[in-house]
Amino acid sequence: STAAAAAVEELITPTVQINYTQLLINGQFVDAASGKTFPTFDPRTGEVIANVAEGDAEDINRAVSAARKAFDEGPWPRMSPYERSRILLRFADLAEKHNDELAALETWNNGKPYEQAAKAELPLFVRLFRYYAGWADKIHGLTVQADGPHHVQILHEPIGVAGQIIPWNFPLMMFAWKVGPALACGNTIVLKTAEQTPLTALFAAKLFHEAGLPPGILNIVSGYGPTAGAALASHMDVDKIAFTGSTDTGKIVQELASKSNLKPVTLELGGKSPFIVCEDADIDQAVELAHFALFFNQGQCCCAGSRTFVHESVYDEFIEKAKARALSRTVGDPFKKGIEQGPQIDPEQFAKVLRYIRSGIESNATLECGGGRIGSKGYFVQPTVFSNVQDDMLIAKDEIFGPVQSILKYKDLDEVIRRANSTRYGLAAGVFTKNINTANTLTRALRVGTVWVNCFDVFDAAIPFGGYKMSGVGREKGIYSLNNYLQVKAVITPLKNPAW
Ligand code: TXE
Repeated sequence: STAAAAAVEELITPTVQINYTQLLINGQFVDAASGKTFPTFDPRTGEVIANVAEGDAEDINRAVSAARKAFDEGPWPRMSPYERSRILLRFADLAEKHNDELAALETWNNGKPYEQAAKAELPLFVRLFRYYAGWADKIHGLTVQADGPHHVQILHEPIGVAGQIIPWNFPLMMFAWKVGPALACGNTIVLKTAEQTPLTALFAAKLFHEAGLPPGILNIVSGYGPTAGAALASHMDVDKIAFTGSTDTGKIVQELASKSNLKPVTLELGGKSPFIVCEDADIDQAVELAHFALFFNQGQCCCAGSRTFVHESVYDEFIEKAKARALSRTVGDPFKKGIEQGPQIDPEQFAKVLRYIRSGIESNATLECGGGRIGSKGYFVQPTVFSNVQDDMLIAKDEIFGPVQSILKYKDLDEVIRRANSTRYGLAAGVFTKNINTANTLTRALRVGTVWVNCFDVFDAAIPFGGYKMSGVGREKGIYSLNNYLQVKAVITPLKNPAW
C-alpha cells in the first residue's frame, strides 16, 4: 500500500566488514586442513559476499581434540563459577557494544530485516548470555537421605565436550541458545554453523575470546552437514550433541549419536503450529497476530503459526482482512527502514516455497493473494494467503518455511482440538480468545511445547522452548537447558566407616 511504502525510508548502510572467515580452533583462526573454501551469499542478490573455510571431518577432529584438552586439562571446568560468570557477562557487554555490526552482518548473510535483527534479536541474544551468566554460580547439587547409614551427595558436573549444530534462520539466536547454557555449566564446545550463514558466529566467538575466554573452549567450524555435521554427531570424543534443524536431519543426527558413543541428544526440529482464532476474538487484532505468527522472519520459523484455524462465524471477515494485511506487507531490501520482509535464505528454500504454493493451487485451496516471486533477483516471495485449506492438503501438513498462510475453517472446540493435534509435529500453538474457559481448555488440550495465548513468538531467556512428538527432544532456554549440559554423579560414603 502507499502508506506502507511511504514508511520505507532510505537504505541503512551496513557499516560492517567481514573480518573472520576461517575456522576458529583452539583460540586461533585457521584454514581448513584441506585448504578448501566455500562461498557464502547475500540472499538479496544471490551474489557471493565472502569465501569461508570449509571444515570437514579432519577439522572436526582438530576442533574436538582442542575442546577435549580444554575440558580434561584446561581451566574452564575447574575455573571458579564466578569467573565463568564474569566472562559471560563481559561477552554480553561486548556483544551489546557491537549490536549494530552483528545485526548488519546477520542481515547481510541471512536477509532478515535489519531493524528486526538490531532491535529485537540482538537484545535477546545479549539477554540470554546475561541470564546464563546468572546461572553459572548457582548450579547446585543435592544431598539426599538414603535408607542406610550413608552420607549421599549428588554432584552436578559438566557433561564434557558439547557438539552443537545450528541452522540458518536465526544464526545468532541459535548460537546463544546453544552456547550460553553449555558454557555456564562448564563445558567446552565445538559448534558447526549452517553452511548458509557462517559469518556471525565467527564474529561472536571472536568477541568471546576478547572477553577473556581461554582458547579451546569455544571452537567454531563452518562447513556442510553431511561432512562436518555428521563427523561431529558421530565423534567418539564428543559427550553430547545438540541440534536444531529439520526433522529428517534430526533423525540422522540421533542415529549417528547412537551408532557411535550413545552421546545424549537434544533436538529442536520442525513444526506445523496451529494458530486458533476463536469466535469471540477481536478480528482486527486476531488478523494482525495471526499474520505476525506466520510471516515473521520470512516465514522461516520452526514455530510459525502455519495453520490458521478460524471459527466459521468469523471466517469470511477474517479472510478479507488477512488478505488485506498480507497485501500491505512491505517486502524488499531488508536494510531499508520499514521493511517487514526480506528474501528467503537461498535458492533451495525459495524453490521449496514456490513448489508448496503450486501444490496449494493444484489441490484447490483458494489463492487469496500472492503466489509468486518478486523481481528477478534474489529470493523474494510475495506474501501469500490460501483460504479453504483442508487438513489433508500438503500445505496443511508439511512445513513450508516461507511466507504462505493457510487458513482453515472450524465449527467447535472439540473439533479444532482434534484437528490441531492431528499432526506429527508438536512445537507450538497460538490461541486467540477473550474467554478464559476457552483459553484454559485449549492450553491443556494442545500437545505442544509452547502455547501463546493472545500473543505469539515471545522468546524470553527464562522460558523453555522445545517440541512434543516429532518436533524434538528436550528443552532449551530457562532452567531446563542446564540439564542438557550436566551429568549427575552420586557419591555415597558410610556415615561411620568400619575401615577407620
Ligand atoms: O535443514 P537441515 P535445511 C526445516 C525447514 C527447511 C528444512 C530444510 O522446513 O525448509 O528444514 O532446511 C546440518 N549430519 N528447518 O536443509 O539439513 C546443516 O549443515 C549433521 C527447520 O537447511 O536440517 C545445518 O547446520 N548435520 C529449522 C543444520 O543441520 C547436518 C531450521 C540444519 O540443516 C546433516 C532450519 C547431517 N547429515 C530448517 N545434514 C528449525 N527447527 O528452526 C545437514 N546438517
